[in-house]
Amino acid sequence: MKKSLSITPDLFAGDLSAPWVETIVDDAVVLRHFALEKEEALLAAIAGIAERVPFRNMRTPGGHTMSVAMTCCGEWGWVTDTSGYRYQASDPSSGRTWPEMPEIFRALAVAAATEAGYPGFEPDACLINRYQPGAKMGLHQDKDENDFAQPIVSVSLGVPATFQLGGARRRDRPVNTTLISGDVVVWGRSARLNYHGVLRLKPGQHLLTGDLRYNLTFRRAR
Ligand code: MD3
Ligand code: FE
Repeated sequence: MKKSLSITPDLFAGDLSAPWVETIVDDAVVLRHFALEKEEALLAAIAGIAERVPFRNMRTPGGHTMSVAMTCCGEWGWVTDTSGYRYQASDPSSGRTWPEMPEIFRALAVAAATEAGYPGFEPDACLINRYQPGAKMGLHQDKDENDFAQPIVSVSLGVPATFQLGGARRRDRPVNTTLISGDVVVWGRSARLNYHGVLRLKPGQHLLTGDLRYNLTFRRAR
């Protein structure tokens, strides 16, 4: 190691682990590698939450079962069943309140929002999505929150996925972006109500998650 460093010092001069920012469309940015050093701790926190509130495949109002399994933490949890989509203070399957949002989650979401130009963001809801190979999320808008001036922060962990970002209308042609473990997306303002989705998860392996992908989305629900 020492030997190669002394031969090619220039290759190691930059900080290879420093995050960088990519703009997908106006007001939607990817902070590449932003959560990379926290992967293990975030996954451990997810496991703790799932012990109390197991991942489940919820039903949509249309009667379909989602291929993405979900759990929640924070003051409000996002739920769906045949009567509709909504935020609830308790888990409909147990009647209990959701686990508290771990500090490592909150701090990461606040830091990412601040970095992206939303300094006052205080998430009160975190939806945790788990994708198995073949799972997908069709194009949709996130519009169950009260204040669209608040951004949403998303953290990807595990197997990479192709994320689709459309426009304000369903017919707007989407832009595809690959999100890998440690990438954080922040979207607000003109992109806040953009249609988006995730293509069917391809079989893959990640050292810490096996064939799974997790996504955390931090929102201000109320
Ligand atoms: C929206 N989750 O839970 S978040 C959801 O990866 C959800 O599990 C997806 O959509 C997931 O509601 C995607 C990532 C994301 C990134 C950029 C966006 C959503 C966006 C830009 C504009 C609007
Ligand atoms: Fe969404």
